[in-house]
Amino acid sequence: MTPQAIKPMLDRVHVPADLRNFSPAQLKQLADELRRETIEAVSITGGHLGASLGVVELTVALHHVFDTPNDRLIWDVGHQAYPHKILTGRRDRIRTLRQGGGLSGFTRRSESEYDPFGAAHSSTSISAGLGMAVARDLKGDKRHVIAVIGDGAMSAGMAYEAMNNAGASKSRLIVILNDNDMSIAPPVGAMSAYLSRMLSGRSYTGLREVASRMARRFPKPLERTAKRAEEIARTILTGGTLFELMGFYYIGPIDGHNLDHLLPVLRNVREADDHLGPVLVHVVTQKGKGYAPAEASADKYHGVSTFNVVTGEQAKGTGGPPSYTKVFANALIAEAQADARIVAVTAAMPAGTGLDLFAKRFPHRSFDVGIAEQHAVTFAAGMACEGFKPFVAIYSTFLQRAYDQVVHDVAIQNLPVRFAMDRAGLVGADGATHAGSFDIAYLGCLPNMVLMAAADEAELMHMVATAAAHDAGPIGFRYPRGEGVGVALPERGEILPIGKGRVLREGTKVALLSYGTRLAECLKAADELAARGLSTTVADARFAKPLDRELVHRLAREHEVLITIEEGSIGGFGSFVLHELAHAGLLDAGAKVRPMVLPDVFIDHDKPQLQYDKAGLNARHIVATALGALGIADVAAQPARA
Ligand SMILES: Cc1ncc(C[n+]2csc(CCOP(=O)(O)OP(=O)(O)O)c2C)c(N)n1
Repeated sequence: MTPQAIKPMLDRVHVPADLRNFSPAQLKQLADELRRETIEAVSITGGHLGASLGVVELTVALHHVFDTPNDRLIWDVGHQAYPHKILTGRRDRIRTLRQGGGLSGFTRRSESEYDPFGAAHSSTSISAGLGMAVARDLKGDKRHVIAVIGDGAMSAGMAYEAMNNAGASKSRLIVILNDNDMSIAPPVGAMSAYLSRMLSGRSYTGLREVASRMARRFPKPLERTAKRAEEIARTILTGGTLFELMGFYYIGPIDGHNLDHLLPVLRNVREADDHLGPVLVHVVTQKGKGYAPAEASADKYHGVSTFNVVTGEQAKGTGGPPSYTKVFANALIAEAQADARIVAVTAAMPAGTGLDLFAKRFPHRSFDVGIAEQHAVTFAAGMACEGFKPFVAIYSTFLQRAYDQVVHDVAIQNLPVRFAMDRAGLVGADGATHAGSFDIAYLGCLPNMVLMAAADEAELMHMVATAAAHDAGPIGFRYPRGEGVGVALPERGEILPIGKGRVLREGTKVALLSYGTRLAECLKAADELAARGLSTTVADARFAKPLDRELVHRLAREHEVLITIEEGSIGGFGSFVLHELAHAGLLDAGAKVRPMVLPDVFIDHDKPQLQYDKAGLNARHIVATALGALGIADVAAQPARA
């Protein structure tokens, strides 16, 4: 480990007000120190380093020019906000980033008054910013609202919806487009190509040029007609930028690492007349800037584990079983080899979903549509109409954004779109915004939908095969983040009978019915219960929809207590089981049922095992639930006597 470098300028900054009087030279030094502090902290915690390194100068400049927190500074996604956290009173906790009880890896209203809007899912900043700007106007307040959004995040529909509204509303909003020509993977799509063309067509705007252009371009209050005439002339001459055509005042591109360019532009924007309406400042930055290993790596250190600051070498995984993501990717490749109709769709997450492996093998059957989950789902629906077998590989949490597309475009038309839902359940360091807590509930209520959850990685392979074979309508399967449990893997998955669970262990008193990877905890709990003389059945439901009614009825009838367990919220598998048993009259007959689900709170970032402890979904909680239902005092849970 390298000794922490001394940082005299940064030591003087406790809140942004401390840097408002710094000279340009002092700000440059501050930026260097801030970059080092960010690298050192993330080397200890892991996290989103690349994006944060790209906005160091921009962060310093924004806090220098604008009066935060009175001026509202909104970071889109919020994964690039580590330098912002360091400058806004959180430096003393920056080495707790993403750790249990520590700072969030994203912006969060409850964490600081300098985070006016929480984020983690992308492309919300312009909408939130416009809402704040309009609220300011209604209240007659004076403040600036600044939204910083990346070129990747700019590919999402929400960003265009917001610009469309902002351009028409003419409220004073400042959007900084942070263009680093990267998303997590290289950005895709026409917007990205457009931005690249803009950059190649225009030289960066230097200080003198900026000053004269600004003076020329910024209209005085009474010169709005002149401004409009000038705009029209400019549009005729240059074709105008897309942003201008949408009603924004476009400035740029400017070098986002050059404070001599950034500061005067931002000052001019701050001082510009209110009637200017929304302004877009196009800032060009480099992801991973100023740290050689990040600059050199293919993903620019978008997300890193802990690493050695000198070498940049990241901590390796345990060398244990392959991740669920990788097993999914290989299983899909195996199915796609046998069936040319299989295609795969990702919304800007090729590596996260394993589709990068699929794309290598089948470049023409793999589609990265950008950060556009809604489009991804309807695009897949369109392919399904034409006889293809689309797999939408997506995190459970991001599928939330495409809910209407799932309902209206897929389920109602009963189209055989396959949903491969990664990151099911609690996800660790990314916290509540990334947890896959709700998909069982929000998909399980949809007619036509078949839903599965993998209990281990071999089961995942079976579910990929089952989904590939299922042409009758939509089907989804969920699996968690991280490594599998290490079971032997078949060459190829087997096609499972739809709506049938399996019994792993037969017992007589307690029945544990698992949906998903809590199965391992159920088996542990069954051992403990057996050690107490309580014979326990363990079953894996495999399907939440259609439910294995026969199995559910039998478990309820033949045991004193039936416990269901899942890595999801209320309204999911346990609710379906209760509903079924109630209508079958089995609850009246005295069946004791205890559904174990995620609690009705958002669980903060922590190690997954600890998160499940907080959620009360580990083996010991299952044992306690069984004992409680049977009315047996849990001796182990009694406080020790002195
Ligand atoms: C709705 C949604 N989909 C996917 C993601 C995952 N994600 C996090 S950051 C990111 C890339 C963002 O790219 P960009 O806006 O250019 O920011 P950069 O990291 O390059 O600074 C993606 C796809 C997300 N946060 N939200």
